[in-house]
Amino acid sequence: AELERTFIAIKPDGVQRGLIAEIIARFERKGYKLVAIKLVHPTKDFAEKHYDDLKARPFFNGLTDFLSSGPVVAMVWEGQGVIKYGRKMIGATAPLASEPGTIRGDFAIAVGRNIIHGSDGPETAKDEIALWFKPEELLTYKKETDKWLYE
Ligand code: YYY
Ligand code: MG
Repeated sequence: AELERTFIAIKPDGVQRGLIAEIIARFERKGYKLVAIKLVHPTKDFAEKHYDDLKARPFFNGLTDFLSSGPVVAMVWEGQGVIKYGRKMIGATAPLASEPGTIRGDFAIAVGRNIIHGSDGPETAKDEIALWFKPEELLTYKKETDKWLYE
């Protein structure tokens, strides 16, 4: 199977709204493999590191206050095309612009309460995984279903 990996986080609103299982189920049923998971309450400083590329934007302070406002489910998912396709499953940044059937399209309304984060490319995936996880927290393992998912 392919080793491409992406960082996915269920933000504090997704956790509070009881959407953890729903979101994990979508990635799991697609065929992607969970290789790391933990519940973390990020500090403001950590949230600023995570969103470092957005520090000049007017919503940066509110965004990082929000990300650090409660527990977040931090995950790494693995599989062919998972970075780009994961973003497709998540939907557009503004939930009202997200297609129905996407996670944000189905479960969110406001851009600042869009319940989930996903890395936007191979470089950010690498950086975000390294920010949120120690190397030993990432597990490499085989699943019997791998041979039914990949040719
Ligand atoms: O990658 P994605 O989460 O879809 O959007 P980004 O442009 O990286 O912005 C990160 C985060 O910031 C977004 O999920 C919500 C928030 N945000 C906002 O509150 N207001 C905006 N106009 C744009 C983004
Ligand atoms: Mg982004």
